Amino acid sequence: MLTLYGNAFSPFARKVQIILDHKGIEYENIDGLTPVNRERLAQVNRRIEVPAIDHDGLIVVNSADIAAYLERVFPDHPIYPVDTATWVKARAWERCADTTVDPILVDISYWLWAIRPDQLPEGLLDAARADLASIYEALNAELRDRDWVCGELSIADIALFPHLSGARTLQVPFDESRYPDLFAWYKRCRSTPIFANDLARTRTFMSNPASFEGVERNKIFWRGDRIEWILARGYHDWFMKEIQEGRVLWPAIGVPA
Ligand SMILES: N[C@@H](CCC(=O)N[C@@H](CS)C(=O)NCC(=O)O)C(=O)O
Repeated sequence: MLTLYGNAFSPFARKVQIILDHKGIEYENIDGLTPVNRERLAQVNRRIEVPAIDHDGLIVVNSADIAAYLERVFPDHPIYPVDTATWVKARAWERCADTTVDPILVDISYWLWAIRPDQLPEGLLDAARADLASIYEALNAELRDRDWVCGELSIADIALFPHLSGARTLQVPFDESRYPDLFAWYKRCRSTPIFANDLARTRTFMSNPASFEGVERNKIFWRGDRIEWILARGYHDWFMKEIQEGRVLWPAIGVPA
């Protein structure tokens, strides 16, 4: 029996759910971030973060670890390339999605869904656009002569898609005129069932007001890479004020369960 502690708003939980679908693995899905399930999530992940999985009593947290675990235990319909150099490339794009694309998009998203006393800080959207441009450029080049980032559909596509699906809403789109091959990849993903189903789940979740009942929207859960990006772009005074005015939540210490 496999239980996913997920959440349809979390790009990392969506990544794991796409892998489960791609591999045809049956699972029970629990929204780990809904207030009634938080205590249950804390039992498997002390950081109280999704995704986490419980596979016959074996707990795995962190999306990249879960992806590697699922590949090891369910090798059919692989998500990691066999060829070593392509494996390195796929891991590099997965890491870029997890640690670079995520922080940029999440850090500019707070003014869309959180209850904020301020406007988006001046220059933050421009910084996001500039940093994402170099990623869009590199992805467009990767996709010039192939359908998927690493040739065959892989973890690279699966890790990037949930993040990039929010780019237009967050006003950092990858325009067809500038990035035609990246744009064509995104359209290809949307017409591929595992990604289309992911989008449908997220849309259903977002359009249901009950999904956000009791969810904390005044304080923001801050962690590693998301802090690095906002500080590296010069917003340390803004961030300090967030801490001083009590709008920051910190993850607990991540001791293995
Ligand atoms: N490195 C982790 C990051 C997971 C993560 O950031 N999860 C966020 C949602 S996207 C979370 O659960 N935050 C707790 C909260 O919002 O309360 C992974 O790859 O799984």
